[in-house]
Amino acid sequence: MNHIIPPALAVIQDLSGIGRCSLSVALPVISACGVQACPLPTAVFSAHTGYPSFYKKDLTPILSDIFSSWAQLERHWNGIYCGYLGNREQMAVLSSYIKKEKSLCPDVKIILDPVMGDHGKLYQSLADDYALSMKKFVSLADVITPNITEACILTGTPFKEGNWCETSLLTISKKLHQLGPTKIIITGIHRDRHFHNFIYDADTGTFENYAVPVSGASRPGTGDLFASIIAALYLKDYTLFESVKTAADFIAACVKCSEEANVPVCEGVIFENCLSLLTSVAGYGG
Ligand code: PXL
Repeated sequence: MNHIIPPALAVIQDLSGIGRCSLSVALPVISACGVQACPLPTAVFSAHTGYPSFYKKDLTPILSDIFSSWAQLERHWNGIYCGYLGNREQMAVLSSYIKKEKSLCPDVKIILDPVMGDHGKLYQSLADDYALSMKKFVSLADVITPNITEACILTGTPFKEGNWCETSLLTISKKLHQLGPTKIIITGIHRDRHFHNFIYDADTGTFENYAVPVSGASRPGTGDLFASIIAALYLKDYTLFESVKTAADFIAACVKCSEEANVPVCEGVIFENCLSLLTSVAGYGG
């Protein structure tokens, strides 16, 4: 057992009761990586929006009250990580909070997952102008983790399923860097029966790729698991490649397990059965 105080990460995204996504998966995996997760739910959903029906309570009005309370408690963070947000107004409130925190604590690390869509399309629940605001919002980030759909939307690149070559991915990554972030991880690129993750580090001008064999259908919440692990390990000074390998291997194991157990796709992945893989690689002592 070690006695190092874990770094603290503010985790800002919705809370969905059914379907294993957003805060429900972020909190356990961030803890398993040995990082303290401090949640702020931006909305509460009965189930994620991939279900035939769901109840949603938007929490935009509480965000600035929570930020005022954190300021009153003089609470600052080693990192701030934002995932799924429901509307543009939330991005505006979060932007001013992040800017304020950056001015008070210049070392705070900002990790943004620009959750907006999949399979070439914006999520139905989001308005068309959402992408425009997201372009501005990601300018505040050090690290971003778009999937290939989101990377295309953010850069105005026409989407295609599969067959992305290294040159195109590098071009997209450089365009994403021009928006602001220096560390870019494009996830979920399907090629040759593998899921590829393309890593571009503008600080060193280097790029790498890490691929895992496709072990089943693509499932909701896996992007949230991925970004959460990246955010936690970034605070623990893992290299981008090590973080991506840890996240991708963990998710591949979760997907395989879920396929073998015949878990319905909308229920996400049974990551609960795989957490020990993460603690052994990245948890205390990692
Ligand atoms: O996994 C992204 C996500 C998070 N939260 C909600 C969602 C989705 C994707 O559909 O609906 C509520």
